[in-house]
Amino acid sequence: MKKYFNKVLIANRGEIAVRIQRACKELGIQTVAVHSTADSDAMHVKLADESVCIGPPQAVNSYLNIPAIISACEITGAEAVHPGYGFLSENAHFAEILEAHNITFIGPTSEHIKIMGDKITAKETVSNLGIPVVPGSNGKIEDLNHAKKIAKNIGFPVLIKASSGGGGKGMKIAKSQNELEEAFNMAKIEAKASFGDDTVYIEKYLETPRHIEIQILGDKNGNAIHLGERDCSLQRRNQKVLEEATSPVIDTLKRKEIGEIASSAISKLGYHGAGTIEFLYEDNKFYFIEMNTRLQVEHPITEIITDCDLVKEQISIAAGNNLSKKQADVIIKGHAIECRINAENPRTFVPSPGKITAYHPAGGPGVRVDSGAYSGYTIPPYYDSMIGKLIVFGNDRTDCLDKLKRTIDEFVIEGVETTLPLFKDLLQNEDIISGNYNIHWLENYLESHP
Ligand code: MV4
Repeated sequence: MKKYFNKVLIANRGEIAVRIQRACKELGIQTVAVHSTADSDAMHVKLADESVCIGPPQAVNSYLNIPAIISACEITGAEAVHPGYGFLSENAHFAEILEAHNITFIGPTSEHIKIMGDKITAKETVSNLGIPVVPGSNGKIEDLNHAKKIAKNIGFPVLIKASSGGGGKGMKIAKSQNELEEAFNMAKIEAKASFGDDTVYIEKYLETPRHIEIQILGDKNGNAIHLGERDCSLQRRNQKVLEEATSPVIDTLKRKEIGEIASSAISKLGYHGAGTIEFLYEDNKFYFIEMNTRLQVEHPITEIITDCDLVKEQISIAAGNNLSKKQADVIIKGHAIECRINAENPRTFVPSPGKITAYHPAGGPGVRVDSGAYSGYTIPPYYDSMIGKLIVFGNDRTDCLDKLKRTIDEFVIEGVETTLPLFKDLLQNEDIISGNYNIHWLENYLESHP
C-alpha cells in the first residue's frame, strides 16, 4: 500500500486548483481550498472539502500571502501544500517556511528552486550535468569589454539576458558590435528595475528556433524518468497559446537522446518532483534555456500521450513513494494538443472579464476540458484571464487536428470574448496543419492577419 497524505491544502485558484483536487480525491485525500474575497463563488471553493478565505482580491494580499496560507494549514490540519503553477510555486522562501512548520511542500527542495531561479547558476549546473546549452559567457558579464570579448568569440547576433529573469524580461538583442554597448546598458537597467539585480549574461542569439521542453519526474529515492517533449513554439509575448505533444519535428531517436540526457541530469542533481527542462531547438540541435521546477499549465498533453497522472505522481513523490513507472514503462502513444481558452479578444488579446452567460464545453472520446468555469460564473478582473484548457487526443497528429476542429466548433462560451475564434482560424492554416512553425510564427501571423 502506498502512503499519501490525509489532507492537502491547494494554494491556488481556477482550473489548476480544480485539477489538483481531482487528483487528491481519487487518492482519498481531503482537500482544503484557499481563496480571496473575489473568489467566494469559484468552482475550486465549491468542490473542496473545506475552504479558507485568505485575503482581499489582489494576489499579493491573498494567493501570495504566505502567513495567511500557513495559518490556513494550521487551522485545517493540512499536512502538505500543492502550489499549482504561478503564485508561490517557484518561491524558495515559501518552500522553506513550510518546511519550518513541518508541512510538506509538494514540489522540489528550496535549494533546487533557488538553483533554477538564478538563470546563470541554472545554466552552469545543467551544463556540468551534460545538458547542451547555448554558447555564451559561462557566467556573469563583468563589463562592456568582457561582453565585447565574448561576442567576438561566439559571433553576432547575441542576446543579453538577466540572471534573475526568465519569461523574456530584460532581454536585449545586439545584431552587431555597434549595438552591443546600448544592449548591454539597457539590459542592466531593465534587469535592475524588474528584479532589483542587474546581473546579466550573454548568449548567441538563435534566430528561428522552436521551443521544445522535456517533462521529467524524480523521486526522493534517486529514480528519475522523462515523459517526452512538448512543442510550445506557438506563443505571443511569452504567453503560450497552443501546445502539442509530441513535437512535429522530433522522432523517437531524438526523443530518446535528449530524454535520457535530461533524466540522467536530474538524477545526478538529486532532484525530486515534477520539472520541465526548456530548450530552444534549431538545426536539429537542442540548447537549454531554463528549467521550471513546477507543474506546468500544459501538463495534460503529456499525461494523455503517456497515460501518467502528473499531479498524482507529484503527491506520491512528496509522500516519499517511488515513481510509479520506470523509463521502460513510459510508452508514448498518439498525439495531443492543448488550446488555452482565455477571456480575451482573439486578435488583440485585451482581457474580457465578466459574467459567463452560457457555457457548454465540448465532449466526446479523446476530449478533456480542464476549467473552473460554469454558466453564471463571473470572471474576476484581478487574475490571469484563462477560462480553461481544451485538450484533445488523436491516434496521430491528423486525427488530433480533425478532433480539435470539431471540438472548437462545439464549444460554446457566451458573455465574454474568448480566444476560441483564433484557434478556428489557426486550424485552417497550412503551416499549422503541416507543423511548420517556430517561436516567431504566431506573432508574424497576427501581424499579417489583423
Ligand atoms: C533565447 C532566444 C534566442 N536565443 N535565447 C525568451 C524567454 C526566455 N525564456 C528565453 N527566451 C528566448 N531566449 C537565445 N540564446 C529566444 C527567446 C525567445 C523565446 C523563447 C521561447 C519561446 C518564445 C520566445 C519568444 C521570443 C524569444
